[in-house]
Amino acid sequence: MKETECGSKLKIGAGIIVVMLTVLLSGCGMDMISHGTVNDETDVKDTSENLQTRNRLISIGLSQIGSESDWRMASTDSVQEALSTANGFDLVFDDAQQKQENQLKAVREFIDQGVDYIIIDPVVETGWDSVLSEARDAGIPVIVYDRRINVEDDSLYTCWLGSDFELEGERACAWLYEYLKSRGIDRNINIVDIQGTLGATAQIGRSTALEKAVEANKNWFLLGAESGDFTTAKGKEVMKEMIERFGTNINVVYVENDNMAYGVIDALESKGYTVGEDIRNNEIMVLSFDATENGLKLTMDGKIAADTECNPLYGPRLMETIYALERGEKVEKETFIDEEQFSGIGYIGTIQVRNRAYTVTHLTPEILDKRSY
Ligand code: GZL
Repeated sequence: MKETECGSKLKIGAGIIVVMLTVLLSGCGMDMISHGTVNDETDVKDTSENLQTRNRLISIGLSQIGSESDWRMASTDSVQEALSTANGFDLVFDDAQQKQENQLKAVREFIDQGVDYIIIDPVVETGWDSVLSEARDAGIPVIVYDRRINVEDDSLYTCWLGSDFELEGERACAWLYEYLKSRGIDRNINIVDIQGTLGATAQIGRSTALEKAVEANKNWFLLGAESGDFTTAKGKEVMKEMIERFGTNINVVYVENDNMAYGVIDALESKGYTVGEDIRNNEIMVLSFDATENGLKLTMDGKIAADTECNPLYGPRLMETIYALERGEKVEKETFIDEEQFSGIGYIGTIQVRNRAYTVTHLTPEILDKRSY
């Protein structure tokens, strides 16, 4: 037997032991493993299978959106690391290249393969009812994470884990409000929005927050909003168009992820604009989302004024959720992931959103070094 085969068989054995120990240590004994919406007992189908007879890796079909951004790559690393053989999983991973039709095809393949669970990060919120009905008919629980789905019957999926994207946007706008107030800037502020993939929950939330903030602040004006599809290239292309349309009238570029911000900054600087915080002296301020390593480097350098985190580290949470479902436990229908906000401008320490104070972390090289993505 080749070393590698032996190694992989040891890993699989270890994986199975991990899963069984997890159940035993949890004191839940060998509850029935039910394929169905664990939250709703009446829907639970008795598969007459429990972990002892499973005695194998937990098979997972995971539909990932693509590899469009640093955030996405960090998200993929996190789920692949957590849903590993060593942790008791047999992961079938599909990269949809940002196309929903590829996600729908992958989910149907997972159903045909008879996986134990299907996990989806949905590129857009709509268009999921049919395929999730097929998964339910097959008795396969579906877990949604990161972006949301919008279905007629939310019992079609077991649970969702993700971010409050509108809150992310509110935090970015609250930071801008505090900045302008602290600098005594009460002149008109002209903003352009470089949006994410239209229809994605992250885009809907972040764009909505900006629209509401413009509505609430009479001297804020939204000159235009265009989608850069969360990619650097498209973000640069859209920024060039915005420069053509609005040029020196732009004071703030609200960019809905770091990868588009890289393109935006490149476009602005290539046209001779200075990217920074000094709006009074015609610098153009960039606000971004994700707080990836490269995004935070630009934030520390002052090229991004504030970067609001979108946490991609879903792997461990998805792993624990599946272990809980394996133990037959109820899981929360929705779980929000904690997130921070960063700036290289140190004097704005907290912002107020929804009657709650949120800390703004003043970026230092030490903080950047400690980040895991
Ligand atoms: C948000 C996530 C978004 C990121 C982008 O949760 O879906 O998609 O903000 C990524 O970087 O492309």
